[in-house]
Amino acid sequence: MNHKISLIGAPTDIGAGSRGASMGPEALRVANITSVLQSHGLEVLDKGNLSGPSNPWQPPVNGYRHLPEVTAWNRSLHDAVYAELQDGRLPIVLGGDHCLGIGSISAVARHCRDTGKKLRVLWLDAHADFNTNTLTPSGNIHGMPVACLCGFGPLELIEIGGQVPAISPKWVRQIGIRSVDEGEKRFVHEQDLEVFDMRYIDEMGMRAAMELALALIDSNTHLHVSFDVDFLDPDIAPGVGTTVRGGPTYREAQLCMEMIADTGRMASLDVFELNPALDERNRTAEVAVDLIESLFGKSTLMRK
Ligand code: 6HN
Ligand code: MN
Ligand code: MN
Ligand code: MN
Repeated sequence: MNHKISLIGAPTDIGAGSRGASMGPEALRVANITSVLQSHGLEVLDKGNLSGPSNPWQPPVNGYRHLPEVTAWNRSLHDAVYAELQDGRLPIVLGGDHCLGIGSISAVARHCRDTGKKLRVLWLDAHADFNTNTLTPSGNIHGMPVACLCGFGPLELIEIGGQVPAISPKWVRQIGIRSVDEGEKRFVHEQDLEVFDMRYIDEMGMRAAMELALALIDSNTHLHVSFDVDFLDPDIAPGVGTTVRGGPTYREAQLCMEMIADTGRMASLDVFELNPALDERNRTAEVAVDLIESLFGKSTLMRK
């Protein structure tokens, strides 16, 4: 794995239904993300925070809330992530709400086109984030990034990475899903997304889910992890805007991260939806940093 890490803060809650994810980057820094990664021998460059429009807190227009502002943030994040990848570094985006997955992953997809890599996207989330402006119950664009990346969304969002669609649904594996809206459910089936939902994890276990989600990854694969902190059970991660009970336990989440680390192929990471305004003494940020540590190879014993 690449040992040169760049942290990119994207302090906005522009796509979310509650305020506060804009404080996520600082909370992760306060939870010592930099020194924890450095303790594993990684070179960490904190690029600071991007800036962008403030949250005007307006109702949806045409089924989209804050589309111009969401577009501005995602353009700027796309450029920042793409620059770090071109520089040979592994970007970690500190969000910010999950609408930012559009800018981040469209940059990763562009980098994969440049370098001839295959892209695999692991989407760790309670939600499928596969809504469109006609399917959405809320108009919140953080419920739409996977659809936008697959080419279903407004032109200004789907074209950010320079090619439409940015990715194919075939490249995505969703883990931990347990809240999908009615119309969204039909669309997930229609587009044939590969989903390891909580029912699957209950019946088969996290190990079987991850073995399948990581299958066929090879030395030419760029593995991108989009970690929505609401993936985790609210018992261990209360600091998110859209908690859904029945998520992975601490041990299940650790196993998930360790199995990703074992591939050695993770080349970019997003950490989204952490909401310090809803957290308890920063404990969700601390759990997130603990899990990120496992993504970079922390494990109990030496392994061969
Ligand atoms: N997230 N499906 C709901 C909606 O409003 O579209 C919730 C989306 C949550 C999005 O947590 O990233
Ligand atoms: Mn590269
Ligand atoms: Mn999400
Ligand atoms: Mn979510």
